[in-house]
Amino acid sequence: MNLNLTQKIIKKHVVSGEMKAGEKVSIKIDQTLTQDATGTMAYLQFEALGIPRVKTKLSVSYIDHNTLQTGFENADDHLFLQTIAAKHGIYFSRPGNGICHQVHLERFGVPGQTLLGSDSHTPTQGGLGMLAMGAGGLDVALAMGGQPFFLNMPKVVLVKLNGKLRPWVSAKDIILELLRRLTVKGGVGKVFEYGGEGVKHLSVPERATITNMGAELGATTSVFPSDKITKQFLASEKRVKHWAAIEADTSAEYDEVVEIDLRKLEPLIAKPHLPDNVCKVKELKNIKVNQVAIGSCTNSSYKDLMTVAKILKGKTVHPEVSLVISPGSKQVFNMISKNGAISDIIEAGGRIMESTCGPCIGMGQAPSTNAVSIRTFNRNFLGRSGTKSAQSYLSSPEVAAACALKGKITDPRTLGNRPPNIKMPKTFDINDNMIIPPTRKKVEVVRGPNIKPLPIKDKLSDKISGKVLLKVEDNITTDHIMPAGAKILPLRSNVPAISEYVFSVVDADFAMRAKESGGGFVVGGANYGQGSSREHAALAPMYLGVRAVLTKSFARIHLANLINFGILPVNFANENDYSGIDQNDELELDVSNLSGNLILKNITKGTDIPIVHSLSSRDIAILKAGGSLGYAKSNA
Ligand code: MIC
Ligand code: SF4
Repeated sequence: MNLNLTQKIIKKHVVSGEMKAGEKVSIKIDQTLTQDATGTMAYLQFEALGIPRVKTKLSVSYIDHNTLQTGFENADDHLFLQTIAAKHGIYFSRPGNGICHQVHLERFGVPGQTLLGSDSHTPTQGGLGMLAMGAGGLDVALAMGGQPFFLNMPKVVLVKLNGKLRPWVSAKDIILELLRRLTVKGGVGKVFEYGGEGVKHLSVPERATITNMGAELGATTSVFPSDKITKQFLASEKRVKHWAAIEADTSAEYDEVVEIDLRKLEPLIAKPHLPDNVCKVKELKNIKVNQVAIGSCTNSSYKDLMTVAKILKGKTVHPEVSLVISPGSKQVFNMISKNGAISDIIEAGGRIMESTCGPCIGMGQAPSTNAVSIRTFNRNFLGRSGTKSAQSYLSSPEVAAACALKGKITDPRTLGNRPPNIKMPKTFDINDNMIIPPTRKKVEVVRGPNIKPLPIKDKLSDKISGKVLLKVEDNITTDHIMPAGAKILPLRSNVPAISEYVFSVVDADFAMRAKESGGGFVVGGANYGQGSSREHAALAPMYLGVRAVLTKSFARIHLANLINFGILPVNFANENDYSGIDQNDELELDVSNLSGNLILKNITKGTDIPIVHSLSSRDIAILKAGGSLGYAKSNA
């Protein structure tokens, strides 16, 4: 049989189910990763499973999101994570070592293996030929406990890259072009597999920029073949022993094919407030820029920052622009420090931050009121920067550097004919002294007052009733449901406290109303819950008493998180019925037989609304048990 790359990796890992698009399959997970903002919950859940040591080939816990430490909370969480990692056989990447996805690419990713991460940009490792997926913390905890990961067998899309990028056009423009064509919903239920001769011109970190932002398409994941370039990258990380060639069979079949002629691409930019709102940079004339932020797991590799340093060298950042740079990892930071590039950036007026997510998740460097912020990041959702009135754009490092110098949105091709030519070092600077391996010694787990116990949900009753607490539109992100930023992120291990902020960017009174009404329903449009994997977007509404979410459709990770925390996710059988429900309507739903026909009663309007769902019998059993933890424990 001729298999594509995705099918090959899944076939090697499949535990149950048939490899037919749309069917439930479960696969064995080789590696897991967590980051601190989702990790505290993931490890509390792992602990609750009562398994002494992880059963994966490798599990890594990173600290990269919450590092501002404006109070004791972040530091408490770090200590908890460090000690619990040591106790259960998990590698611990200390704060300062870098962003999980960049460090994992450098030090841990293995072509052909599977990776499950409690972060939606886990597919970054697809740049190395891994099948890497984002999930909620609970699914990652279960994978650490040796349980398979359940997913709908995705459709596989071949993205055929033809030709070679022209000067000043970069990998970021390839993924922005896909977002322009396919939108933030275009990848739901699909894996994007890259092929064609264009692949040969892209280094592993460039491939990783593309697979990273495949998350914005809503894709299950994205993957590149593991070839000579992959081998060379692993060799430069002194990890060539982990290399294996993996590619699709020559006559492999695909569900869809998309072709991109790289020679025709131009510098692109995503306008506020969605990553698919893409146009050519040259179309935006005379837009004044106030902030430029370079970094994040999308664009903070050695090549990215060297490119920026070369563009800035000997020049000065525009007097009205604040330029902030966060290198992706200690390795990158160290190398650009030693070769003087960091000094070129500082001399030009750049503000250097530590190797973390930083401004990407609103941890500091919030832009000024109404500011235009150009970011090399992957998400420009409303309010995510920390300033609700700010206008965030997403671009390549080349475009961002040009904007920083000119003070307005600038096509980098206007900087001259010759883009910086970056020579890649034969070997990277390797020093893993900020990665602490697990120990066999006895470890006491440290729990500061910020670590609150896990809230537990009751079993699903036969009838769900209550008010519509909120009605929202299409493409609601988990940043809308459970915002992040410097004020809220430190509360990730304290569910009662963080719950006060549920939907706060949309409706400041939501939490209060939910509590006063004793819980109820949320009604949404299409692609509800896209974006971040944060399970707090299910866990905190569950804590507030949300019992069911009724939408036109869900994004993959959020749907799984709702099931994991015992919130019933259902859809309108007819999308037109969306307009027949309003906030405050009283609803009632008999769920005693979830496998039968479901009719939602709108008591206020006196109407009956047919309801459907995509729940498997296992999902139904999980919901009945009040969520995955209860289900896993009762099955253990
Ligand atoms: C994000 O980019 O939104 C985050 C912060 O990395 C999230 C995880 C989180 O909310 O902790 C993600 O992408 O999953
Ligand atoms: Fe961190 Fe931003 Fe990447 Fe999320 S998208 S992991 S916040 S750098």
